[in-house]
Amino acid sequence: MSNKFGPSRRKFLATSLAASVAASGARAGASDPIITEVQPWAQELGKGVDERGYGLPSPHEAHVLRKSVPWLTAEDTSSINFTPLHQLDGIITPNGLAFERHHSGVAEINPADYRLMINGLVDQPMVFTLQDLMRFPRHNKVYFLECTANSGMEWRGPQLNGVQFTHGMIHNVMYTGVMLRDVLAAAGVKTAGKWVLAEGADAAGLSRSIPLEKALDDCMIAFKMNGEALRAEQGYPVRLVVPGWEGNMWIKWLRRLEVGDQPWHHREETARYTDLLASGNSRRFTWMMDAKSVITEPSPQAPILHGKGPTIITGLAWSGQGVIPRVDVTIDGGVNWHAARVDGPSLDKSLHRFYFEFDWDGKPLLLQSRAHDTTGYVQPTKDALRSIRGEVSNYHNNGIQTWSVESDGVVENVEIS
Ligand SMILES: Nc1nc2c(c(=O)[nH]1)N[C@H]1C(S)=C(S)[C@@H](COP(=O)(O)O)O[C@H]1N2
Ligand SMILES: [Mo]
Repeated sequence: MSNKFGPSRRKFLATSLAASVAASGARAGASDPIITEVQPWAQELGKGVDERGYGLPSPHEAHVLRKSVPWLTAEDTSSINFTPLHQLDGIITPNGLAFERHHSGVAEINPADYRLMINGLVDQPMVFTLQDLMRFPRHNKVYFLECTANSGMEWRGPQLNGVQFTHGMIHNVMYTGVMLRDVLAAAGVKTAGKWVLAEGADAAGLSRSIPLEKALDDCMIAFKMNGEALRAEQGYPVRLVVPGWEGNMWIKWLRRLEVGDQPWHHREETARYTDLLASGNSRRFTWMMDAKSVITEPSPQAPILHGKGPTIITGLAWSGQGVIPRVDVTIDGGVNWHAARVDGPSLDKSLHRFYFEFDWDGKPLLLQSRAHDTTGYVQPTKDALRSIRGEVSNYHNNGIQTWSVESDGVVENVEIS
């Protein structure tokens, strides 16, 4: 498992690829009406600054949408849609494209009616308005949120033909909020306090038990995402941020925090978010999201349209344990692994963007990526996961994803062993 290409070899490749990419453009002077004729958009004045008080994407991007898989759930109020990972780049998920998961639909809350109560093992039970919360010192952090069920359908084998559906239960935004520890300190946690119950104000009243240690470490009470107010779908006006841990703990429309001396037992925790093991026992508290990566392009929804020659592979890698120091990519199903180029910010518990540029000879490919995290943990194969957790599971599938590429550039979701 070595890097076939050392730094100098990689530098050479990058230079020669840049040259061939330049050569792939058309030669100037060819008669192209888009160059030689005045185009419609240059023939008259465009819209003025008062046309769009809130900007929207170009109409040419109207196909870039969150999508659901209707047969996955019985109701669309207790359901999920998926981030279109194959159409995004960089590490930030635009607010309108961040996947949604809710158990009883979206609660629409007037911020004037927002309250957060803190009770239980505290010196002084408290109630905060949104204005009260915003008077605590603010912090800004970029974190990924991944639903525990992300890639769950793929456990048994390739199911869904698109990275949006296999891996799109994830988003990565910059949160502005206050530290949960500062807000808890205002109520004064009693020494017997060991757990915090976080409860949502939606019809599901979704609640989760969080160990006090985590609550006092890096959890945030957030009211902004990517600089603007949270979207209603993401918990407006306030959600809990539980960095690196499974998405179901990130309570939206947060209305109550109760400090207790033991975890609460809830249907969702005990029935839905446990992982069955091969032995028949189940893993109960599996909060951490382990290192994972996926190639977002090429992928089934983003085939290679340009034929052979200079080709860009790109994808995402992340870990609940810290940053991603290294991502490997293979184009031949794991015979040779190459070090991918991680580009852009490398932030704690955030998505990382990687690229691998190569010259495609037009022959079929088997693409995979493999993330390493700061603990030395390496993303496992799906078979390695199955050997520990059995053939049937719905949660915590962080196994290596394979895409096959045919000579015509069509990409399929496959599995190789
Ligand atoms: N109040 C409330 N919080 C909730 C949920 C919910 O249904 N109600 N769903 C949870 C689950 S299972 C996930 S994966 C995340 C999804 O967050 P998102 O909708 O911003 O993607 O929110 C969590 N917080
Ligand atoms: Mo979830």
